[in-house]
Amino acid sequence: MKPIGKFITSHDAGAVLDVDRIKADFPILTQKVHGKPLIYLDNAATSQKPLSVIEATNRYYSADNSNIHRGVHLLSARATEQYEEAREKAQHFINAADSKEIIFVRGTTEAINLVANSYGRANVKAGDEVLITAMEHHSNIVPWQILCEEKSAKLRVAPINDDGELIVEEFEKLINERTGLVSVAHISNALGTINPIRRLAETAHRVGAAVFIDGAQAAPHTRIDVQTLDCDFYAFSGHKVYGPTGVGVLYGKGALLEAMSPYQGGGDMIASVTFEKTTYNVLPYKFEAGTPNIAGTIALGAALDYVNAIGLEKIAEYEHGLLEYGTAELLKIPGLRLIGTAKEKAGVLSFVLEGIHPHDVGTILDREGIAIRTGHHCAMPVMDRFKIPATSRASLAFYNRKDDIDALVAGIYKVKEVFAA
Ligand code: C6P
Repeated sequence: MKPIGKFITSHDAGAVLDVDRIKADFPILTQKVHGKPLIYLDNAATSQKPLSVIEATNRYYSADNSNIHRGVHLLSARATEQYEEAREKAQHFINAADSKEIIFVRGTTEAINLVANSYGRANVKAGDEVLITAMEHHSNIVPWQILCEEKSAKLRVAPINDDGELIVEEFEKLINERTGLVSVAHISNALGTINPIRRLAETAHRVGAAVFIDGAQAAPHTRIDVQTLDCDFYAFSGHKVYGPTGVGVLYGKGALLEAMSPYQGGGDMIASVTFEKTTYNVLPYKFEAGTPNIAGTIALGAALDYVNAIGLEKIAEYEHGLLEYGTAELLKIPGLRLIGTAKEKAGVLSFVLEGIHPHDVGTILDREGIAIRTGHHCAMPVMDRFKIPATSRASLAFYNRKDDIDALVAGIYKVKEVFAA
């Protein structure tokens, strides 16, 4: 365990991150809510945006707004250039081999639906199996359920243990010649569990199954290398990685994407159109029908620059220290049970308080200026697994500090006081 003082503030010699300076980049964090300083601990739902991201959006609309890939005029050329630069930034962010393997989508949800509809419909046949895990977000369940129903295929679910870890041996037993596709969260949003993606991908590839990784919760917190992970598809959302909402990334191996049919038809995804026949554009445009979220994509590029400037290794180390501190502090609270205690875990503190509904916890904490998420976190099967209706979830980012955890703990004591009365 790292010494706690190592990651507190910029004023500590040898601190992992200069959090005071970082925090100053996030204007939203300086406000008060209900008369109290905002303590934002709902980063798994969406993270806050640094000035550079806000300014990139502003700059685009103030100076460059134009449609891309269409106009010969200067504004269009500038917009196109910045949009394509963002693609290269995304490529490097996850170490994809080629920028044509980066498809801009609305977010992780759309990425999964794209692959289920295009790759899934063409490759999953009656009697095949799609394997997911018991810790998936609804976005990584429902599209596969729809596909399986349509194709008379079977959705299989690998179980998790009481710590919220995937039982890898059970996962491996479920892989067989009928497994057409495997889709797994890199990091669970409800539990924080980090899955051993490389090993899972290796097992799945032995039977020729394609591997989709839901990286929504991984991209902001850990270095991603899609070539080392050897996944076939990887997705993340811009808004969780300090970028805007309404934009995300789908990575796919070039050969697979080449072979796939378009997901949507429309402008920009075509090479030629007649009433008799349409031919499609090359990658990545084949999958980007219609005018995309241009400003959002450019601002996502700025967000990736911001994260890179801090460094994902530093972010992971800092957040790990904060998670350890938070875990130790929360466990001192009588009647509090952590849900999700995996050995390999990212900055999610999901908990239940004996006799108090999570919504009441969230409401009282809100009055204290503390923003957390309460509910099933779009992972109802996880709640079922732990036989609970909901949890309270505090989720961390690199701008959080030890004193945010202290405020959370004080807030929880306040909740307990209110309910003891
Ligand atoms: N989880 C949370 O509070 P979108 O909405 O498309 O950006 O991301 C969907 C999604 C997919 N997979 C995982 C693991 C996720 O955590 C999420 C989004 C948020 O946990 C909002 S429900």
